[in-house]
Amino acid sequence: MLQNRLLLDALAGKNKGRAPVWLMRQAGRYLPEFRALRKKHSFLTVCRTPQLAAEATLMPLPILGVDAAILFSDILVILDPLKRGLEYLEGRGPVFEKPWNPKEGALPHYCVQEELSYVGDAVRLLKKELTVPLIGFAGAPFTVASYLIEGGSSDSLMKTKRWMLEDPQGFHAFLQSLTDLTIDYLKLQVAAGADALQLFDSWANFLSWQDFQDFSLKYMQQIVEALRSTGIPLILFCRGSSVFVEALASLKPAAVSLDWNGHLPTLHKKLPKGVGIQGNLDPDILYAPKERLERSVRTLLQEMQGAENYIFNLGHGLKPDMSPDQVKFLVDIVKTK
Ligand code: 1CP
Repeated sequence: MLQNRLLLDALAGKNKGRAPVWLMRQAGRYLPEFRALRKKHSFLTVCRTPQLAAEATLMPLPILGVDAAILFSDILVILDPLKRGLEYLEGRGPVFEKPWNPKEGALPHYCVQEELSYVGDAVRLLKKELTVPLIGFAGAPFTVASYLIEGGSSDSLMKTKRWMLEDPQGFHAFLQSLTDLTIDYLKLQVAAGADALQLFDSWANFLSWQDFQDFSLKYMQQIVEALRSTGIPLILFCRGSSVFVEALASLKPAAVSLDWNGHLPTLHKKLPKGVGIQGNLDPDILYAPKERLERSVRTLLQEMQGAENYIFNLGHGLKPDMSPDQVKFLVDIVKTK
């Protein structure tokens, strides 16, 4: 049963209490408890086994005392049914043994409800236990596409951008097929009980202004529109969001989640009515001494004071070598302000 509604109130633009706080990658390798779980099971086994996914989702809650849970999974799990040899390698991250070749065209449509039923099962298990809202998520089509085309992480996105620029029509057809699957995937999470959703466009910062509109925003718009009738609030995150914030807000999501480059109060003023704001502390501040960390958190909270649609978060995810003690210290400051 939901007892803590701070996140949902902020997403509705009517939070009169303190700012809610949750952290991207709050369930993950910085926690010794998670590393112990991963010693016993591969990353994909945790994602594919509802009991284990639920365990990993719940793990940070008593440790940190955050105001929301985010489903333990990954943005690439949606591609698991394609059977392209997805693996998560120590030190390298996600890898596809058989990357997608532009000659293959669009993705085949598969029944997400059937193939990814384990994700719905994890959400249902979690909803029985949680007293804070559960955030479901997906990767935005451009970002997910880039991993499948590159075969993993890339520091240039060269294969993806070459396809986009050499054959825009073919790339559009591919993005459309991925968008259709993403809509089904988010609807599955909503049907299972997710209280809020976040869409991650982590590599949008590789796109020019115009290409962002054409190859990223256009598909995010379809997703926002398709989910609107569910009434479940959706948060849009991208890297490069300090530049793209107005474009993101024009889609009228429940909130935009901003990276750490921009001045949050200034960006807040640019948002249309009804669009909330999440962010945007530089995650690396967690490496600083406690005094500096505390000062940064307090400054941000002070600047955002009175904003009924503000959600405290980082500008990107926690890193594996960050100290759980520092992370807890950060959360405590937000909660006791
Ligand atoms: O608490 C949580 O956030 C856990 C759930 C979660 C989420 C929301 C994970 C677990 N991954 C994600 C999203 C995700 N995955 C994004 C979007 C957010 C972001 O930009 O960080 C991206 C880009 C990925 C891709 C991915 N998966 C990476 C990044 C690689 C790169 O290119 O920089 C990595 C390292 C993974 C693996 C992964 N996903 C999640 C965890 C805990 C891990 C580590 C795997 C392990 O345990 O070995």
